[in-house]
Amino acid sequence: AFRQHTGWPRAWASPEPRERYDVIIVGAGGHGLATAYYLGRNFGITNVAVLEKGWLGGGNTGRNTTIIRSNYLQDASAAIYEKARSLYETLSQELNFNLMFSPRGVMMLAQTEHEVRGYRRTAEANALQGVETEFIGRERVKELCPIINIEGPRYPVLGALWQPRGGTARHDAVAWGYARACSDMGMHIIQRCEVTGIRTEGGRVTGVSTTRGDIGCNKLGIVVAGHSGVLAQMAGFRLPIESVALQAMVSEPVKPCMDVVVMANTVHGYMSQSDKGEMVIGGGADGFNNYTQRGSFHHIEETVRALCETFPIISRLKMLRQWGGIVDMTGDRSPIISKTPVENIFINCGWGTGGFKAIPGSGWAMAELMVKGESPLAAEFGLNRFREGRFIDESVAAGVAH
Ligand code: FAD
Ligand code: PYC
Repeated sequence: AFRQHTGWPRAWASPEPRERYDVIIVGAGGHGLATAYYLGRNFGITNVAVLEKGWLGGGNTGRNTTIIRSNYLQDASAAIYEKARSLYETLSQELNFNLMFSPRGVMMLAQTEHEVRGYRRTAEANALQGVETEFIGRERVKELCPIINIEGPRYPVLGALWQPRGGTARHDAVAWGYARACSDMGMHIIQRCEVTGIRTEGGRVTGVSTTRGDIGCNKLGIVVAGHSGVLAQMAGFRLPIESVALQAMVSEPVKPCMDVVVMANTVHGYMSQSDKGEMVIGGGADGFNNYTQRGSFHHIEETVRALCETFPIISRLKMLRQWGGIVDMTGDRSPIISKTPVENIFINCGWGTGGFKAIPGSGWAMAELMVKGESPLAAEFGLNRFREGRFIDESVAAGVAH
């Protein structure tokens, strides 16, 4: 009776590590796997290993709430997030893997005059950047999402920043699709292989020490999100990154009641409905550094309270699951895609609360940086911006309290 659940071919191989690779990527999250994929796809480099201490996609990539949008303020951000969003449009076909990309539209509610001004400004900036967004009035908000209480007990909805081609995708599938494509190109994805040391000689990387032995490489990409500081320490440099837990939860499944994504940043909660019918819910990040993958209790109450006042219809829903991920926060809430003080070590991190949407664009840029030493998409996101004071302030567009 259970035969149909056996004998499936493996989607990706599980090889023993070689002694040496041209490129090692540490971290088999979305960003690490996308980096490997575009190394192969765009540059023909396939002697690549992706080393993962746990299981592929088990970090933030498999823990996020899957919101995809590119409505950021600064030009450098709009460019990389829009590149990513546009790659998502055809990625299922390219990888021949159903990522369930659903451009159902994302709205960020404006519930104070200050937010109205801010989002109008973002919409103007997006128009210049070629990113399709608009500021919509409260009646249109209600039309697009009838379950919102636009009167709001504390903060009435005054309008919203609306990105019609924003949406969601199946997070695990993004990791799985890239992993299968990398494996098909002959790359090695090695799970349960924790990097415990980074070996250098004369200021240049020579390889890594791992729980499965030493492995040599010519180039190393560190793509480990919340553990970036730990890896940087192994290589002998420091990062302007803080690691905190961000949590999410899902409700019991209900009939379709909401076909857009809503972020309510003043009361602070956001929600969408998954294809299974569960309401996917999140709120703010922990206010202190930690590695718990759980999240503080008080955020559960604050998030649910915010969403009950925005969507009174959900007040009697039961929550099924709650979890956390460790997000890597920079001071300007923008990522780092950069060379490092050690020759041939590159780092991709700092996506904080918002890197799922960026995975294809980030992998594209990181691969180019690792091969050519520069990438137009990554140019503004170097580590030197913190020394030079060229911050890319996206604390509002990040949309998640922190
Ligand atoms: P990860 O997926 O965390 O991958 C890093 C990998 O590195 C992990 O698998 C880890 O095990 C591995 N690793 C660490 N140390 C080592 C080591 N020493 N050796 C080997 N491997 C190692 N973003 C959005 O755009 N939209 C959202 O709606 C959204 N919601 C979120 C909700 C939550 C609750 C969380 C936690 C995050 C959310 N994000 C969202 C952010 C997004 O999830 C991350 O920015 C993104 O997934 C980061 O991907 P990554 O590949 O860099 O990291
Ligand atoms: O970046 O859009 C986002 C986001 C929503 C929830 C967490 N991150």
